Amino acid sequence: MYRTGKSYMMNKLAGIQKGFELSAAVQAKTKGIWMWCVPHPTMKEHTLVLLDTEGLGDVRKGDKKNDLRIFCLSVLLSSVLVYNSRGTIDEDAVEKLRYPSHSRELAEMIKVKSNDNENNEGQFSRHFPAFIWVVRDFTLMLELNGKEITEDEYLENALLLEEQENSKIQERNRSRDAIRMYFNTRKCFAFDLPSGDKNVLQKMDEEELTPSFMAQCQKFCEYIYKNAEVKHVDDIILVSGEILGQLVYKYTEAITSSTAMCMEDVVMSISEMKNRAAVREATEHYEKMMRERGQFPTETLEEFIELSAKFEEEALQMFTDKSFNDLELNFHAQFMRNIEERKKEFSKMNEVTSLNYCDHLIKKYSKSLEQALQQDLYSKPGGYQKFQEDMAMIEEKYNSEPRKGVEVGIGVHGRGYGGTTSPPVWGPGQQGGPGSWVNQMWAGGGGDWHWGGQLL
Ligand SMILES: Nc1nc2c(ncn2[C@@H]2O[C@H](COP(=O)(O)OP(=O)(O)O)[C@@H](O)[C@H]2O)c(=O)[nH]1
Ligand SMILES: [Mg+2]
Repeated sequence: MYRTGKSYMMNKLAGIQKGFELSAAVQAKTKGIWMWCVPHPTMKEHTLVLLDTEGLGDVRKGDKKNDLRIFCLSVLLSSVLVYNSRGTIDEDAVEKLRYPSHSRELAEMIKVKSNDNENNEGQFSRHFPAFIWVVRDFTLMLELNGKEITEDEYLENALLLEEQENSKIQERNRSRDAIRMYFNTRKCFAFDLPSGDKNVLQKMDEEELTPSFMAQCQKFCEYIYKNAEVKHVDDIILVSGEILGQLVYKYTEAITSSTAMCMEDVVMSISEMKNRAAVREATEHYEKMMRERGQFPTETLEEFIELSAKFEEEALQMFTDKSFNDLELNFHAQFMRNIEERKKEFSKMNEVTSLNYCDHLIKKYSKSLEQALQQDLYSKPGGYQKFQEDMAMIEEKYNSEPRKGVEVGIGVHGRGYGGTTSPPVWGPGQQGGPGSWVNQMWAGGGGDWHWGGQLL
C-alpha cells in the first residue's frame, strides 16, 4: 500500500542502509518496480531478488490499470508477496487489494492454459506466491474475544467473510475470498511504531528506533530468508537469473500489448529456450573436447571412433542434464543431428590432416630423389638399381614415422606407374617415365594416385 515503509523494509531484507530510495515526503519515490539483487544471506549460491513496487491506491495516479499491472508482475515474478498496510487490517486495507485481486480483471491478464476460455481461478494459486501481510504501526492488542491470538490468527480473522448482505460488504467479501483463493500460504507480521518522534521516523536511524520494532524487523527478515522458496514457474521451471530476465521480458511484453499472459505458453517458451541452450551447450562441449583432447591425425580409425564416442557420451549426458520438458524429443533429435554433423567434420579433418602430413613426409624424404631425377642421374647404367634403392630408403623412412593417421599406407606405388604390383618399365635414357609419376605424386596427393593401396 501507498507510503507504508515498503522501501525501508526492502532495504532491511537486502541488508543495506540505502538501496531502494525512501521518501519522507508525501509523494512516493518508488515508481513501477525496482529490483535489487544480493547474495542470499543464508542460502549459499542463491541470490535474493527483491522487488520494490510503488504502492497500490496512490490517489495521485488515479490509474487503477497501473496498479493491476504492478500487482500482476509482482505476483508472477516473486515467490513471496509482502503486502503492507498501516495501523490495522481494516476495511480500507482489504479494499485496496480489491481491484488487483478482483478476479475478472486479473483473469483477463493471466491465463493458466492457452485454450482456457473460462479460466479456472482456483488454478491461479499454482502460479501465485506465498502471501505475507505486514501491518506497520500496529496499535491494537492481539486479542479476540478476550483471548490472546497470534498475528496469523489476526489475519485469518480479518479475512473471514462478513455476514451482512449489503453490496459494499459483498464486494469486500469477494476481495477476502480472492485473497484466500489465490494465496494458499498466508502469514502476518505486525510491527510496532518504530518511534513516537516524527523526526526519527523520517530518518529511521537504527539507534533511535524502539527495540521491539528492531526485533520484529529481525524476525521478519529471518522468516523470509528461511521460508521464501526458490522461485519456480508452474512448479517445474526453476527461475535462474537468465530465466528471470526472460520472464520479465515476456510478462511486460504481454502487459504492454494488452494480451493475456498464458502460463502454459510461458512454460513452453521457457522450456524451448532451455532446450535450445542444452542443444547448443552440449554440441559446443563435444566440439571443444574433440579440439582440445584429440590429437589429429589419430593413428587409426578405431582411435578416432573411440575418441569421438567418449565425448559424444559426455555431450549426451550434458544435454540430458540440461534439457527440460522435451516431451516429443525434438531437441534430442536436433542434438543427435548436430553431433553427427560435427563428427563427420572432425572425421574429414582427421583424414585431411593425415593426408597433408603424409604428403609433407613424402616431399621431405623424396627431395634428393627428385633432384636426381631432374638431373637425369638415374639414366645411366646401374641407374635403375640405384633408383630402387633410393625408393626403398624413402619407403623405410616414411614407414618409420609415427602418427601418419588414417590415410597412411605402406607403399609408395602410384597407379600411373604401372599399377601397384608391376615393376617400372623404363630404363636408362628413357624420358618422362618415372619423372612424370613421381612429380605428379609428389605434387598432388590427390586425384587417383594410390599411396600404399589407399586412394589419395
Ligand atoms: N510510521 C512509520 N514510518 C516508517 C516506517 N518505516 C519507514 N518509515 C518512514 O516512512 C517514510 C516512507 O517510507 P518508504 O519506505 O519510502 O515508504 P514506501 O512508499 O511504502 O516505500 C520514510 O520517511 C520512512 O523513514 C514505519 O514502520 N512506520
Ligand atoms: Mg517505496
